[in-house]
Amino acid sequence: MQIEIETPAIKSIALAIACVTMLWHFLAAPTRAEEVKAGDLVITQAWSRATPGGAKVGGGFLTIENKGSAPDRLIGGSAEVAGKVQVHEMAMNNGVMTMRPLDNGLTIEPGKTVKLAPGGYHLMLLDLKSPLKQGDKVPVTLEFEKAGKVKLSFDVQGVGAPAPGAANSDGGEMKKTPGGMKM
Ligand SMILES: [Cu+2]
Repeated sequence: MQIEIETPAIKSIALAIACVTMLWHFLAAPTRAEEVKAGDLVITQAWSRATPGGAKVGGGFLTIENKGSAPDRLIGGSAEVAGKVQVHEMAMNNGVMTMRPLDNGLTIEPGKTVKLAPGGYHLMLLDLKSPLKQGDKVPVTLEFEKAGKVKLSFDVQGVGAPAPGAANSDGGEMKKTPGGMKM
C-alpha cells in the first residue's frame, strides 16, 4: 500500500528534477562563456582587448583543452578583421619582453590544457582593418593540424582589461594580475 503511494511521488520528483535540469541548461547556455568543441579539443574563454585608436595589431587569448589521446597543434588562423593571424609566444629575453611567431605552431599535448594569455602565448591579429571595440564579438577561424578549421568569436574586453590568466605560459592556474602586462 505504501509503495503505491510512494511510487508516483518519486516519479514526480524525478520529473521535476529533469525539468529543472533541462530548464537550467537552456537558461545557462546564453550567459555561459562560449565553449567550442572541435574533435578532441575544447576551446573556452576566447577574448581579446580593445585596440586604442590607430593600433594595427590586436591580441587573441583563449584556453584549449585536448581531451584526446594524440597531440594537436594550433598552426594559425584567419579573421575578417585582420590581414593576418599568427600564433605568437611572448618571453623575457635579457630582461626585455619580446615576442615571436611560432613557426611550427603551438602543440597541445593530450590530456593537457594550454592557455593563451597576455604575457605568454597569444594569437596576434595583424593589419587590423578596423579597431576592436569593447563589447564586440570578433569572428576568428583557428586552424589546427588535426582538428582543422575551427570558427569562434573573441569577446572584446576593455583596453586595459587585466589578464584573466596568469602570465606563465605553461597553462598556470587562473589568477588575476592587476596592472598586468599590456601589449
Ligand atoms: Cu604577438
